[in-house]
Amino acid sequence: MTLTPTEQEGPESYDISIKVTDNGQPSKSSTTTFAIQVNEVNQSPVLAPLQNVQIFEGFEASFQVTSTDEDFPKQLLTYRIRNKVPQGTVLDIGTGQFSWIPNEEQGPGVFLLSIEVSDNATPPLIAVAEEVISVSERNQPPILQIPDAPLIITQGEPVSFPVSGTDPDIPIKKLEYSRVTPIPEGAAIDSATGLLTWSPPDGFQDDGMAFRIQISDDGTPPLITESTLSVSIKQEFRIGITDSSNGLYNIVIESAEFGVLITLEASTDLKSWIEIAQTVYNGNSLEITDPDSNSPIITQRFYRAVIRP
Ligand SMILES: [Ca+2]
Ligand SMILES: [Ca+2]
Ligand SMILES: [Ca+2]
Repeated sequence: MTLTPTEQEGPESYDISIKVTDNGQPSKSSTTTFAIQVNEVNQSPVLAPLQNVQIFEGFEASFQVTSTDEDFPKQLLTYRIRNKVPQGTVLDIGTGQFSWIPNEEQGPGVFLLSIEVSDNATPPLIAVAEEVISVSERNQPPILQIPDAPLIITQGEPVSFPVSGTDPDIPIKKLEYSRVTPIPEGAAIDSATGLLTWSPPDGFQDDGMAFRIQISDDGTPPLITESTLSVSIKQEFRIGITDSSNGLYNIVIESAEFGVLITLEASTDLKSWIEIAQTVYNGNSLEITDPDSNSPIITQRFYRAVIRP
């Protein structure tokens, strides 16, 4: 007697009865009974081959790990990653669904995953497959930090402004600063540090200069970001005295900042001051007459302008 139980027939216990009969007249027979225990033989699960993955950092790597196990009754299969893997990788132990979004620090890089499936027999059997994920660097544009408000320079003063830029990429990119549109003669921007320098010619005045500046990285391909630095070159604040026809003094105030509150004060001894006039500066030349300036008791007169925002 031979018996080869199939996967479906184990584990199971079978009672076998064998009866032997002769062909005499009358025939006689005899019966014997015994049990056959068919044990389960655990077969290893099988992992479907994995395809290598290529992605850019910031994008999701997602794939399904699948496996089979021939055993019956059906076994529970469990997935796990065997080796040390980058932060953020997720493999669902029950479904085998893998996902990972590599971050800026993780790209560029090549990562090997050793993935295992195990059945729940005692002892369990496992199958292992390897997967390579190649993460490419994705170049992001550099950022220029230029204030929205104009840079206010007093006439005659040199311009020195550190244009500052950053780049979000890791590894760090080399940054280079340059002008986009023509900038005035003598003005320069340091390509490495971003320091903008310029000595405006004597008497130069311009309320709305625009320096169009760009920053570029050395990525592949390089990326460029542009921005505009507004520069306003104002006249120096001036206060002066002129004689008027009736013997009174006129005090002339020029080139204060638009909208400031100007209080004109006078003194005979530079110690005590009296207010003569107060006004909000409207951008034009301001002329204030001191009504007491021709008083015979005044031998000398000092003036000052107190400016408040
Ligand atoms: Ca199995
Ligand atoms: Ca990176
Ligand atoms: Ca970049």
